[in-house]
Amino acid sequence: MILNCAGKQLDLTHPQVMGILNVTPDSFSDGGQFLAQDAALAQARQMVKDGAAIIDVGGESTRPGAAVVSIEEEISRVVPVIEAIQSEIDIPISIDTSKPDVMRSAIKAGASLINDVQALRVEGALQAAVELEAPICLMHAQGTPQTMQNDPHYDDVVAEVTDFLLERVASCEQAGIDRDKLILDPGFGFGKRAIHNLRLMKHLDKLVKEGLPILVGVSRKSIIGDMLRISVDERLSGSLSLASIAVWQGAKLIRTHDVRATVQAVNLCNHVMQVEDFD
Ligand code: PT1
Repeated sequence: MILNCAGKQLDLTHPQVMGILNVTPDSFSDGGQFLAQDAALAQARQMVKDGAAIIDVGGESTRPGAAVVSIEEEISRVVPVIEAIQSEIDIPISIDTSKPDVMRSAIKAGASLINDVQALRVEGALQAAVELEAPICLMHAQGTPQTMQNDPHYDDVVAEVTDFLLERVASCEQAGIDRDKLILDPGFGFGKRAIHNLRLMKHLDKLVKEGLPILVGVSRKSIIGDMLRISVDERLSGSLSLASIAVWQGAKLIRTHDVRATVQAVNLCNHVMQVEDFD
């Protein structure tokens, strides 16, 4: 499984790390636009040094209860950062958005993978993805970030998430997108209670068996806080633990704030998985 991202290779024959680069006003000290771009570029450089295989740029938070951002605002946040990173860094950049116009602007600026937490369900997004010809991560979410944690319900979360993702794969194929361009993501924390997140993690191997590469994002999420009763800045160990459980079951891409530590956990996991049984 090697994904072609506009000429840059994303090698998913072994598990890799996706570094999170949030370009939201609260992400970097409010010292003006250029300072924010410099800080983003510096963070991208560090993530490459730390072993990230891809950098995920996002201009709209999708955390529970986050505010909606206009198309123009989102483009003005992500495009300068993508241009700056892509001019000096040779790993692929993904654009974390659900908006077709943001996808277009970001790909034009140098992003080469679409990471959509709405799995191309927003009006016009599927068509934009067809035109842009980039690989896509399709994620499951029940509801939108604004309301998704208002009493989410499932009869069988593993089956429902799997069925949803396979339906989105079918829609992509029908629209003319090759399935070998697709990554699947169960969407931890997106319209899921703690027990749903735990069940999805326990049975991640079932989604892996569908044959497409799996991305997992658990970094610092409330699933860890819900179980361990700890604040966001104390969740590194929990994030690494869940990342390891995911990789052990076959996840190929781990989305994280903490690239260096996560690369260590992922690589160690991979060594255990690859070791020969006898001398
Ligand atoms: C994710 C993801 C993402 N998560 C992909 N993209 C976020 N492909 C943004 C919480 O429960 O998992 N996969 N883009 C961040 N969203 C959340 C959701 C952050 C829930 C925090 C929580 O704390």
